[in-house]
Amino acid sequence: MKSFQILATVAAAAMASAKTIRIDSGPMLEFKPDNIMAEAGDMLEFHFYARNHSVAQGDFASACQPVKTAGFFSGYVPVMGTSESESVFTVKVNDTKPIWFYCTQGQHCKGGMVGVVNAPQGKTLDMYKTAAAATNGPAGAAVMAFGGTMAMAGSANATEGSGSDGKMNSADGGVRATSAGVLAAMAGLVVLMM
Ligand SMILES: *[C@@H]1O[C@H](CO)[C@@H](O)[C@H](O)[C@H]1NC(C)=O
Ligand SMILES: *[C@@H]1O[C@H](CO)[C@@H](O)[C@H](O)[C@H]1NC(C)=O
Ligand SMILES: *[C@@H]1O[C@H](CO)[C@@H](O)[C@H](O)[C@H]1NC(C)=O
Ligand SMILES: [Cu+2]
Repeated sequence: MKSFQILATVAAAAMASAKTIRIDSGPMLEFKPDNIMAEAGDMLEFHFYARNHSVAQGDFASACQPVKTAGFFSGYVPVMGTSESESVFTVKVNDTKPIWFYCTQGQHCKGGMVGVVNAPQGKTLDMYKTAAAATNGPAGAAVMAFGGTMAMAGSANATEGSGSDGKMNSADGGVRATSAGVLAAMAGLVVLMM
């Protein structure tokens, strides 16, 4: 019991140093901020504004395309009006390797809706944007969210990145909470199947 409590305290202290980085998706075709420095353990918390944005992990070598293995995808998050979605998508930063990301909606990536965490020497966000502008827009991404947690903004689920309620994603153990985002993703599935 005692050693468990000590371990829990140490874990809590370690987690306290990790920070949550808020990234706004939209309403313009952009992520704000889009050039981010983060440390292992930090959380990327994506908020969604009007239109119907998403965020997926991309590859520097092929702009507007998802990474071929693992990665993350929020699903589409449609938002009406000027308020933000109640759902936020949280992705854990596991190391300091670069994380390129983009919106998979229509021509948004081509239009510059891209970003990077820990851009490496010699590979800049501007280079990725230029490459994105030269594409024909993204190929369809996966429809269901994975690689992060979708939860209500401000809930413990959003910051802790877990929810026993959510269904496990078979691909990588990502957890999804019941949310507008999942409904949106399911709506997207119906559309894609037609
Ligand atoms: C970090 O690891 C978690 C758990 O395996 C995973 O869900 C998440 O997508 C990873 N983050 C990135 C940026 O790959
Ligand atoms: C948060 O997680 C708890 C269980 O861990 C679950 O009961 C609750 O529904 C979740 N809330 C949201 C908004 O996902
Ligand atoms: C959001 O975008 C996706 C992908 O283009 C689409 O399948 C879905 O129907 C859209 N949702 C709304 C509510 O417009
Ligand atoms: Cu978008």
